[in-house]
Amino acid sequence: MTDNVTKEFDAIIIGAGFAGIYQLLKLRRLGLSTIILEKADQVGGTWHWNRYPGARCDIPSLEYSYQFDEDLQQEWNWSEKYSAQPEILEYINHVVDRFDLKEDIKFKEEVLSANFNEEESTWLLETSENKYKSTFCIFATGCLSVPNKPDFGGLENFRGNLLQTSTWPQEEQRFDGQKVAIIGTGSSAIQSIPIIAEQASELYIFQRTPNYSIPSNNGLMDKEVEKEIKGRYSEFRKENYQNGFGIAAISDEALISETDIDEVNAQLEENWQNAGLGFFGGYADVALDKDANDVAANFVRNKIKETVKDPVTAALLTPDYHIGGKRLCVDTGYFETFNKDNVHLINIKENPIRQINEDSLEADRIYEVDTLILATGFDAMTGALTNIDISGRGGIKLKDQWEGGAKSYLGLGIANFPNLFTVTGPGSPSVLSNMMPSIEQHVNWITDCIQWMMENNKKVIESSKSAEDEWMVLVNEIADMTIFTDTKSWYNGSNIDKKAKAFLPFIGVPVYTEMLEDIVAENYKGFIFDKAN
Ligand code: N01
Repeated sequence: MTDNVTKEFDAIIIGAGFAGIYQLLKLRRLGLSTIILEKADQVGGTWHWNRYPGARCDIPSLEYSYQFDEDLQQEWNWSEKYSAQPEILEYINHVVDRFDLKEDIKFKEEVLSANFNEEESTWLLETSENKYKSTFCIFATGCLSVPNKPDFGGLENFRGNLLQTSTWPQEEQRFDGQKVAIIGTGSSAIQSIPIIAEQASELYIFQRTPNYSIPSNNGLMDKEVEKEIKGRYSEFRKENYQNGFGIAAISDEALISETDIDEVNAQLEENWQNAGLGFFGGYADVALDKDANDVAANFVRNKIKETVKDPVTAALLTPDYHIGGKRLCVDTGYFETFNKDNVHLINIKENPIRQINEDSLEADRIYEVDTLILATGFDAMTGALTNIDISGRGGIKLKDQWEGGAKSYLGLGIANFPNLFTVTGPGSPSVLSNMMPSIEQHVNWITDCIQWMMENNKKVIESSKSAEDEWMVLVNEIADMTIFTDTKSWYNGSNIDKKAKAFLPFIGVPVYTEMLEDIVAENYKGFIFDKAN
């Protein structure tokens, strides 16, 4: 150990969200000395930071939960079909306590840099507090964890209550009698707007692009459904890996193009009432065929028209791009909220925000407000990695290597960055899947890989450049067969100024799962072990 390295471990995990805490448990069970470095003062990751009103998961909780422990999944009871943020955070804390993980989590330690030492084949990490050394470095930093804060002119002059959905304060925020502005109409805004509209005297919603949203029809957990699923939980969980988007509830192979249109409309109506996100997966060709996509999109466009009484507002709320091109939203009373007299929609595509002042925003006119909420999204998929000063072989910086677009092998390993793993990294199904089974799949894979290395006396693993290049070609070839690539979205980096435009999720959980298994069966094909310096 060098003088200025204070602590040394076999593996260091960055981030104490769902991925990090499970990774800690797995590596501890493998006998490795391991800790988590976490920037926040508590566990939870995305579910710690995103505590805005209405924050809730839009995948059923019976699927958006851990499957690795039968007792845990049998004993934990969710109160609603789709759990709200406080209950999810309670669950994460329960898991941490149940498996006694807290003692190995270092809170309030933001990792600032990670440098690979080629002589020793070790990682040196520097946090706001300490220096650490480890053999393996596992980034469990999440796909949507670095807030996007656009440079609105004059934002720094605003003297009212300035909030951002993705870094919401822990203290309760009330808006009674206030004039409130919210910028953005993605999932976070769509969940919070109906609740804020109940409190604010006036709510001004600044929209650049409308979104498709499906009613959640959330409710208390149906005890019969819970009993049925818990009675075959391990079988049910397997369905996650057999469905394209990793959600067991979405599994229809039927095609709109081959189905009678009356039948299609009846099915879409049923999916609108019951399926939530599953509306998108209800027909297999909605993701693949522009005409089929149009049928589903028009169905939602008509629902908006029927729901929103003012035709001008309804038209403004109606998207003109492929449904699913931007991440589909799920809501409770979103479109209905625009029928309230205190709710105003402002089209900032036509009249952009020109200036923010001490107590107002200027767009088509001046809006005086007490509170300004930014619901402007994230530097998705890569931001959490490029924000840390990570350098690999030859001192190459990850940020520079990814300047033209992120590349990764399987979303797990990066060429030139040995013994570094990413959980649900770019190039894996991640955000186009149910994150929970995807996280467990990656954590299990990483743990098995390290165990294999120990058993086979391998010290260093690194993805080969050619495997990485070929993998990203495949990611893009698959994406090009779908409707996902021609819409501006955070899936392809187009929500962030100057970010390289590259489509990053691997589409298709079953194919991905099969390929992961095949690669292991071929002794980690595409990875290089113990490469000479
Ligand atoms: O962010 P977003 P989010 N000027 O990027 C607008 C997950 N999530 O936090 O579309 C003006 O979707 C931007 O406009 P545009 C989920 O995967 C899950 O809402 O770029 N406007 C857009 O309207 C989700 O997709 C859950 O034209 C600007 C909005 O801000 C992801 O997180 C809940 C702007 C950002 O929308 C992100 O959702 C919440 C600018 N300069 C989130 N910059 C659930 O599980 C951005 N915008 C339910």
